[in-house]
Amino acid sequence: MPLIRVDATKGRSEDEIRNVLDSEAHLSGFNEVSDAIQFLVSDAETFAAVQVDTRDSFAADVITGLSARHKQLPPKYFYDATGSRLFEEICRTDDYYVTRSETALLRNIAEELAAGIPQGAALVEFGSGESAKTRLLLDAAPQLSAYVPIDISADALDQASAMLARDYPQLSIAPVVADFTGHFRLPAAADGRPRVGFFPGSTIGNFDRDGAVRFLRSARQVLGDQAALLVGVDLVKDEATLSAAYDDSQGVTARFNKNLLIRINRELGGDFDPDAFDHLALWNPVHSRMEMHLVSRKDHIVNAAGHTFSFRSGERLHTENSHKFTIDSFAQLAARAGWSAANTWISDEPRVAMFRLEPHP
Ligand code: AVI
Repeated sequence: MPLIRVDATKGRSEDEIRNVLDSEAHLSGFNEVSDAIQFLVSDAETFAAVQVDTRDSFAADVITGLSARHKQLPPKYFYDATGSRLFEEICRTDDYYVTRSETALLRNIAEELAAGIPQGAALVEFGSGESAKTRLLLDAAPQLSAYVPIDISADALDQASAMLARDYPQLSIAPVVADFTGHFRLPAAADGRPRVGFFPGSTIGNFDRDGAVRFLRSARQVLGDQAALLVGVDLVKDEATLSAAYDDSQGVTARFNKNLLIRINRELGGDFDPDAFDHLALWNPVHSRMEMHLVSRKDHIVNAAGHTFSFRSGERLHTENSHKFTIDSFAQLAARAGWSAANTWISDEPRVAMFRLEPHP
């Protein structure tokens, strides 16, 4: 297996080195660095290296997903540069209420949330992107000493961190380039401080139930026993509101969904015709989730990642699940991961919720 190596590591903490290695591995297109990596630091030669898995995860996931009886792809691949821009556009549509409701809620409860943040704490945000909603918390909680935004996109992190450093000079800003669902370590800036996790946006709904429990468990481990975790969750509501949110009248969500095919064409030598598919958003009451699919308009063959896949007319490619919760169903899910719901706030209609989770006593 090949090595990813960083040189001149003298004077850098193991956490810093580890994070650089992780992001180098990601940027070089390697698979997630696994827990079983070998971590070598030599003071004399001042370099560090990790072994990485050469399996290209995007190609592998496309081959596996398109070969399955029920074709499917993980939603994390939506977010190339175009997909990220389209998602921001979705958040500004009238139909996609999630961002609007949550932002209004955060604005209303920022003081209450801030009251539960200890003096000198580090705020750790999972999947921080532009850190837009975070500012509502940072403004209300001047007692915070450090902010640790974690995101897979180094560009987004760099830009957001530079702006935050300018606007919050008293705050130590320690960005981490990492896939927050995978392995990463908190930087030294969070050491010895009480930690408060922040996971807004209803992204928890994009995991399947077991994946959500796994994420919440690992967040508990990363944040430690004294931590709190603030999680934004979308609530079950009438089907018409949900369907409009995932099939907006401007067609932005449809473009977002089809961009996945364009990304496969560009990055994996695919020959998808996006016009040969329709965007479909539907409510699945059994699993309490909105689903997005791409539905083939005809029988046809597609090549991608060196493989050939056949689509029947009407066949679906399942691209995303977005789970919707009740207050009780989310509290139960969190309990499976060792968290108790200490407090819950609910927005105006269309309703979303913010949970303050604390470790089970
Ligand atoms: C990022 N995530 C919470 C969004 C959601 O609502 O599941 C992604 C999205 N998909 C379609 N519209 C928005």
